[in-house]
Amino acid sequence: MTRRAGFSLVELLVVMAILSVLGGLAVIGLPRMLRAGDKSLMENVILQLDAALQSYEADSKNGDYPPTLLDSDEFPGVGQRINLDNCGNESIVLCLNRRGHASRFDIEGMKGVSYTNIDADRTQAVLTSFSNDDRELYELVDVWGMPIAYFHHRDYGVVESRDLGRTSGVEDLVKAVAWTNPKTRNFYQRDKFQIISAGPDMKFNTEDDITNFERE
Ligand SMILES: [Ca+2]
Ligand SMILES: [Ca+2]
Repeated sequence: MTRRAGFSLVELLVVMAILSVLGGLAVIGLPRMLRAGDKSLMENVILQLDAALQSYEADSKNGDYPPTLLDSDEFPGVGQRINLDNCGNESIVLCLNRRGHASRFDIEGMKGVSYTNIDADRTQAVLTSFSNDDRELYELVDVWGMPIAYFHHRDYGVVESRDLGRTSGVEDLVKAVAWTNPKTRNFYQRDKFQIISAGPDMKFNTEDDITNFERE
C-alpha cells in the first residue's frame, strides 16, 4: 500500500473541526477570562485601598477616616467644592496623596486603574503631591472606567455620591449609596467605611459590585 503525501479529506475535516472549536473558545472564552481577571484585579485594588485608609486613620495626625465631603474649612485651598459629585472618591484621593506626604496609595503598576479628573473640577491651591502645579481634583477610576464610591460611616444613608463618571445631564445621572445588609437591615461596616466599585455592569448597588466587605 502506498501512502500519499498530504491530508485525506477526512483528516482535513477533523483538523478544520478542531480549529473551529479552538477559534470559538478564543472568541467566547478569552473575553470571559479577561473579565474574570479584571474582577480579581479590582478586588485586590479595593483590598489595598482599604488597608491604606485604615493606616490613614491609625495615624495620630488624622485620627479618623477621610470624610465623605471635602469641607473647605477642613481642607483649606479646596475651594467651594462641597457637592455630591464623586464626593467620597475625591476626598480619599486627596487625603491619601496630600502634598508633603508620601503617597499612601500609589497606583503605579496597577493595571487598568487611574487617577482621572472625570468631572473636571479644580482646587484653588495645589493640594496633592502629584506635581508642583497640579490643581486637578482627581477620582480613582476602576478598570471599567467608572469612578469608585466611598462613604465614611457617619454619612451612610445621609450622603449619596452622584454623577459618577457622567456629567452630561439628569438622564445620565448615576448614583451610589452605602450598602445595607438585607437580613439585619444595618449598614455594612458600621464603624468603618464603604468602598464600592460598580463592577463590570458599571452600575452601582447591583449584584456584581466589588466592595471592601462581604455581602449577604
Ligand atoms: Ca474631580
Ligand atoms: Ca454593579
